[in-house]
Amino acid sequence: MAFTIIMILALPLAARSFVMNLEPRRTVLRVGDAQALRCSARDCVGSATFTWTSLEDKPLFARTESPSPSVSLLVMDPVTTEHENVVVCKVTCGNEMKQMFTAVKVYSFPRAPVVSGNEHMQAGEAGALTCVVSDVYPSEYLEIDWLQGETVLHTEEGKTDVSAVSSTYKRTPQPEDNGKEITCRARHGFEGMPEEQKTKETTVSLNVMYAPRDIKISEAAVVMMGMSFTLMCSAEGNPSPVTVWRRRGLAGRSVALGEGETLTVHNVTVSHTGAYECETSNSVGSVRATVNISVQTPPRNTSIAVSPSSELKEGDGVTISCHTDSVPAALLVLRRVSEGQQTELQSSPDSTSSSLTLSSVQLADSGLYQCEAVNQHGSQTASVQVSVTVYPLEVELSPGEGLVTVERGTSFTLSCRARDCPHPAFFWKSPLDAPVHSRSETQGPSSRLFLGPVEPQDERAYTCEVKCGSVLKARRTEIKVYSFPSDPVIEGVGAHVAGEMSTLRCSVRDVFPAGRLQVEWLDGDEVLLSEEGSFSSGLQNRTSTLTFTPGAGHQGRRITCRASLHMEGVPANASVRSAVTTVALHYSPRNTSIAVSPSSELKEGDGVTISCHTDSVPAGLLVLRRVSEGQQTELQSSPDSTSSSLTLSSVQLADSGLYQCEAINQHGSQTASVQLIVKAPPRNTTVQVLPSSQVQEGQNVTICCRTVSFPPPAVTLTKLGRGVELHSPDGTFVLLNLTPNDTGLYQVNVTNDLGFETEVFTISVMERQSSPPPSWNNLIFSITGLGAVAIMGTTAGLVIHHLNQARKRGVYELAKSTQQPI
Ligand SMILES: *[C@@H]1O[C@H](CO)[C@@H](O)[C@H](O)[C@H]1NC(C)=O
Ligand SMILES: *[C@@H]1O[C@H](CO)[C@@H](O)[C@H](O)[C@H]1NC(C)=O
Ligand SMILES: *[C@@H]1O[C@H](CO)[C@@H](O)[C@H](O)[C@H]1NC(C)=O
Ligand SMILES: *[C@@H]1O[C@H](CO)[C@@H](O)[C@H](O)[C@H]1NC(C)=O
Ligand SMILES: *[C@@H]1O[C@H](CO)[C@@H](O)[C@H](O)[C@H]1NC(C)=O
Ligand SMILES: *[C@@H]1O[C@H](CO)[C@@H](O)[C@H](O)[C@H]1NC(C)=O
Ligand SMILES: *[C@@H]1O[C@H](CO)[C@@H](O)[C@H](O)[C@H]1NC(C)=O
Ligand SMILES: *[C@@H]1O[C@H](CO)[C@@H](O)[C@H](O)[C@H]1NC(C)=O
Ligand SMILES: CC(=O)N[C@H]1CO[C@H](CO)[C@@H](O)[C@@H]1O
Ligand SMILES: CC(=O)N[C@H]1CO[C@H](CO)[C@@H](O)[C@@H]1O
Repeated sequence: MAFTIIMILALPLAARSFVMNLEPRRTVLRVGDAQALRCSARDCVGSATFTWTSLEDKPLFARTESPSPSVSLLVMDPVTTEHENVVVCKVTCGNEMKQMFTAVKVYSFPRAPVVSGNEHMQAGEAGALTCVVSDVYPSEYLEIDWLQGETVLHTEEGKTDVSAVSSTYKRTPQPEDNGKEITCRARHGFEGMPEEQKTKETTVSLNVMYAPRDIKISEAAVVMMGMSFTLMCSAEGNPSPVTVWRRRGLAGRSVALGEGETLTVHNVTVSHTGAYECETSNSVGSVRATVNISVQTPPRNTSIAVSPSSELKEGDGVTISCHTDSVPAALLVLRRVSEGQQTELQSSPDSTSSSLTLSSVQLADSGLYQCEAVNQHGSQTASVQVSVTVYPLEVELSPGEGLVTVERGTSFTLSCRARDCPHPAFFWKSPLDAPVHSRSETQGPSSRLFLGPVEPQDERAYTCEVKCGSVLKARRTEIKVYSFPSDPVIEGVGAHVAGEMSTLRCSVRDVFPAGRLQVEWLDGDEVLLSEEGSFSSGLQNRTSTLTFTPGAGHQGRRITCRASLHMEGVPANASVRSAVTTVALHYSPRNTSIAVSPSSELKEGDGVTISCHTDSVPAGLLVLRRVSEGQQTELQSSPDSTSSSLTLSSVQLADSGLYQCEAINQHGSQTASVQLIVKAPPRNTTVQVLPSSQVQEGQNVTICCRTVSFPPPAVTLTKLGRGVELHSPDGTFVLLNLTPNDTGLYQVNVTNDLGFETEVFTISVMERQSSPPPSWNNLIFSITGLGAVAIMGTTAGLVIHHLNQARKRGVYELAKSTQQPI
């Protein structure tokens, strides 16, 4: 702001005039002070009148005082900024008026700056420091500087028309800034102010808050048990941090231990080993540190234990355990002291426990067992007495000691049993180092040796040896093997023929021991032959031969072969076996017979059985055949037989004939025979009239009848209505010189024992004619031929043979001419 000087010139007055004065002519006043302007009139005749006005159009905010008639004071008490004005003092003296001006300037700068924002700064966070200068006038002259030492950090000028000038200085403090001083200096640059009033300043120190840092904790330590230790922990921070101690336990849990920078633990135990954590914290934050404390101790509570018991029997299992409490872990040495000798058994470095298991203790394991625990702080020893005693082993072998006889091929088991020994060890042995090739099976206190199937080479002594700790006992059994599995077998050599030398052979299979076998031949009670065996190392097939000449009296004799095994232990029913053979002398077939059942005379359709029997040694071939009309037909052939039979379920006429049974063996043959007759009533009767049934008067006719029948039939011819019967033995009738009176019905009656059959036919005779008739003889011959053909037709194509058979079957060809008058 420009300092304005208002100059008003006083006009010179013509008349003698008074002198006026206004003091001070220019003035700079401080707000709050009491000040006065002095206006005076000198040389005024009469009384002077003073008038105070302002040039500016505003009140003067002052009172006047008049200490003398020629003086007027304008009192400003106290001075305020309202008093800034151009004050006019008018003096009237008589008619004369004079006036003078004075410019009043006002300033205010009463107080030092007030700084705030320094108390609660946060390290690292932007903070604002504020400096306020109040009641400043005129404010635009005020300049604020922020200083650190003499370094100007920030400057700010005041604004117009404010009563309080403030400046904000922004700063992000660091922990190091804590406690540093900072100054706010205000300078009023108003002209006319006394120099000493122009500057005022305030210095404050920064209070920067920050989390604890630079934490320091005691070093890790090893402490002996029973001692004490002290831990220190400190950190720097604003506000001053508080320290808390914790023990970090397992699983992340922690136990509060107390507050304060030091932590002291007395009478430490192993359980005090661990990580100790201190946490220092203030309102801004916290920081932690950890230190490990290890409590160490020499070996203590060292113990040695024997499980299950320290009183042991040989072969028992035992576990010897060693334990100690030691930090750091110790070297655990387990040793046995026996008869002044120390034997180290186990050495376990870095251990607090160790164990040694003896699966099967021996006598020599008895003694004092010591467990010594050693670490760098000391050592400790524990000991226990272990005593081992033996078991009173008893061994039993079954079958018992001595000889045992076993049949070859059977299975055999030797059982060995140990008593009073919990864990016996079994060993099966046999002499000559022969391997015990059989299986053995051990279960708990017994062991079994399986022999089987037993062979002669298994014959030897077997020893069961049992070891129970240091005790060894054995039992022995000797095995004898026998083999006599089957009865003897007798075979004949060649045929026994009376008077000729015969041989019998008796075989005994697979015998052992062969030297003990006796073979005897007996005829009833008479011993014919006795043979002893000879030694053989294995199974043997024995054969004994008996030679003799049978007489006729030997037929049917029973010869016995008896084999006896003379050996102890073989069951009585298995030691003697025998076979019997009956002497059978050979001869040719005799008493050969053939029989027909039920009868040898049969009706067609009956059933019949033809049986053949012979007596022959040896049995031979039986042949059954039929002989008919000189022809032989073989019906059956049965080799190696003494009887045979043939059954015909339904006999036919053709089955008639002579039946022969021939028996044949190497010594000869014999034949028997029987006649079989089959009967049938007449049937299939046919009648033929030749040359024709229609003839001329004077001609002859031949009537031929054919029939099937046995026995042969009687045939009669009758002219029906006339009653005359003609008989023919062969079924042929010749009617001579016929007349028309012969015309009519004729009947043929064919009859045998079993029945009859009739045929009726017609003959018609015509009156004579002139032409001569054909020759009758010629006609008969041709008719005979025709008849034969007809018979062949009925026997279904079996030509000559059947012609021969035809008669036998009773087919009668009634074709022979027999002239007989009717
Ligand atoms: C440490 O143990 C001893 C003996 O047991 C005892 O007298 C002493 O008071 C204990 N000290 C503290 C601090 O517990
Ligand atoms: C303290 O002990 C713990 C566990 O035994 C280990 O992990 C940690 O590193 C140790 N601390 C120090 C500082 O040795
Ligand atoms: C270990 O020995 C101490 C005395 O030395 C005893 O108090 C504590 O019971 C013992 N601990 C065991 C497990 O034997
Ligand atoms: C004895 O004879 C039988 C039958 O001929 C035969 O299988 C067997 O092997 C024979 N045994 C000996 C020991 O020769
Ligand atoms: C001997 O007799 C016993 C019993 O009496 C029987 O089991 C066995 O089969 C007999 N042996 C012979 C070879 O007959
Ligand atoms: C036929 O056998 C009988 C008894 O069976 C006998 O008496 C007769 O002598 C035997 N005939 C012949 C030839 O052997
Ligand atoms: C007899 O006649 C019947 C039919 O009537 C026939 O089946 C049979 O073969 C004849 N028998 C003979 C021996 O001619
Ligand atoms: C056939 O002859 C027999 C015996 O002479 C007789 O019994 C029978 O009655 C005769 N048949 C006829 C039909 O004449
Ligand atoms: C016609 C004819 O041949 N008649 C004869 C019948 O049989 C007698 C006796 O054999 C003869 O004498 C006839 O001549
Ligand atoms: C030729 C002949 O004998 N004729 C006789 C036929 O029968 C009658 C009656 O019986 C006779 O009278 C004929 O003489």
